[in-house]
Amino acid sequence: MELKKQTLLPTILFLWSVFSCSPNKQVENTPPAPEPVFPVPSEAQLDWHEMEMNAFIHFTTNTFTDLEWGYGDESPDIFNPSQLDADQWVTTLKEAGFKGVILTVKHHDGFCLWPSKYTEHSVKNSPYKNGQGDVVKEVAEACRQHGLKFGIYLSPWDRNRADYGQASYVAYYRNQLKELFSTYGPVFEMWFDGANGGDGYYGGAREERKIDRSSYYGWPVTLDLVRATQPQPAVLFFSDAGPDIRWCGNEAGVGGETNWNTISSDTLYAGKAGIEKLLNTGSENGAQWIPAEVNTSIRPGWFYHAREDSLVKSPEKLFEIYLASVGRGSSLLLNIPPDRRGLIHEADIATLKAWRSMLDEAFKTNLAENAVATADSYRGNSAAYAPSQLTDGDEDTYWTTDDGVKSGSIEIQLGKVQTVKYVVLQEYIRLGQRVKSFSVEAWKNQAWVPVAAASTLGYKRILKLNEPVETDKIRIRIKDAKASPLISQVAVY
Ligand code: FUL
Repeated sequence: MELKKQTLLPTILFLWSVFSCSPNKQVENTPPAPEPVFPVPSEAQLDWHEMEMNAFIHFTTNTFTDLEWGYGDESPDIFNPSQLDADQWVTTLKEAGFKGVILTVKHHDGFCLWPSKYTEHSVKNSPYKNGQGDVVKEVAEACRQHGLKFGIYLSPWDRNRADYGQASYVAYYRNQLKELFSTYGPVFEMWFDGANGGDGYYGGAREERKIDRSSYYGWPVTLDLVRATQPQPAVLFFSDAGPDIRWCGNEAGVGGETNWNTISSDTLYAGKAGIEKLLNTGSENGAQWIPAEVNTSIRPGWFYHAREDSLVKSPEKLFEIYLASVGRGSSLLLNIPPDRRGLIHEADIATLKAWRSMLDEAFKTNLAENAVATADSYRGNSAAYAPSQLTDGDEDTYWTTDDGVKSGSIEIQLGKVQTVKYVVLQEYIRLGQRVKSFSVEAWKNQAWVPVAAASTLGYKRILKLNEPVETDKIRIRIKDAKASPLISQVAVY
C-alpha cells in the first residue's frame, strides 16, 4: 500500500502540472464580455421578447349588443354563446404562431367572464351553461393544455359599478385582481387599459364621472398586491406607461421605425396627452427598459360584429403589420374576437391561415445558415466573439468588438448567387440595446450596392429590401452604437 502511494503521487503531480500549466490558449485569451449598457431587460422581459406574437381576445356582452364600449346597463341575460369552444380559439391561435393569449376578463361595461364572488354582474347570472360557465377558466385551461401563456385584461374603468370614482371601487378592483391571480394564474402579462372615466350607467346614476388618472387607482399598491399574489413567474404589467411593457402609441399596428426599448418612466403617466410619438420611438437614453407592444385588431373593431365579416384584414395586411411590429423589435398583440356562437369566425381563420403560410414561405430557408462570415474586427480576436457566431443559429452567442469600437462591417458569403428579399438581424439585448444606425449592402457587378438601412436594431429587425436582389455576398455596416455592438444573429431570406 505504502509503495503504491509513493509511486502514484509523483505521477499525479506530473499530470496535474502538465494540464494546469498548459491551459487552453483560447480560454486564457478570451476577453470578458463587454460591460452592460444599462438599462437591461429582466429575465421575464427577455422571455416576453422571445414570444414575439401574442393574441388578444375581446369578448363580452358587447359581442351580443354590437357595441364597442358597453354602457354598463347590459343584462347578463344577453350573454349566451351557444357553442363556445375555448379549445377552438387556442388551437386556431397556436397554429397561427401566437405564443400567448390575453383575454378581456372584464371590459369597460363591467361584465365579468368569470363568476367573481365580488359582483352579480357576471357569467354566473347569464344563460351561458345555466350560470355554471367560467370563460376565464376555460381559456386559461386551454392555454395550459396547448402550451400557450395566459394573460389578463381587467378594465380599470367600470361603467357598471355604482361606486366607480370612490375608494371602495379601487378596493373592488384589487379584490378582483387577487381573485383572478390566485384562481387562474400563472399570468404572464397583465394589461391595464388607458381608457378611463366618462359617461356610464354607474348602478343607475347614468351620469358622467371623471377620475384623476394619475392618482385614483393607486397603481403602486395594486401592482405590489398582484406581485405578492403571484411572486413567480414575474407578471409583466402593460399600460400606456409601463412599468414593464409600454403602449406603442397607436392601434394601427405600427411599431417605431426607430424603436428604443428604453424610455424614462418619469416622462410618462397613463393618460398624459401628446406622448404617442415618444411611446412609439422610446428614448435613446431612457432610464428604464420598457419595450413597446404593438396592439391592433384583425377587424376594424375590438369586438365581433357580423357587419365586419367582410372587413377582416387581409393576409397581406397582417404580413405588413408583422414587419412593422416584430420586424421592428416590438412584439405584436393581435386581437381576434370570437363571434356570438363563441367561436373564432371562419373569415378570421381563413386570413390567419393564409398569413401563416406567407410567413412560413417568406422565412423558410435561411440562406445564411452556417454561412462563412467575416468582419473588419472582433473582440480580442477571440473565437468567442468571432463573426462565425452570427450564422451559427445560436441566439446566445454574438459577434462584438473591442471596447470603444462602436462600428463594424460584417460580410456574409452566401456560397452562390441567390435571390435575397429580407435580412434579419438580432441584437444581444441581454447586455442592453446599443445599435443606433446600420445599413445593408449587396455585392452586385463588382461593387457594394446599398439595399436597406435602419436606425435601431433591438431584439429583432427584419429589413425588407427595396426590391429582391441577386447576390452572393451581403455586407452589414454597423455605423454607430452606444458602445460595442453585440449582434447575435444574421439571417438572409
Ligand atoms: C382601448 C379600449 O377602449 C378598447 O375598447 C380596446 O379594449 C383597446 C385594446 O384598448 O383603450
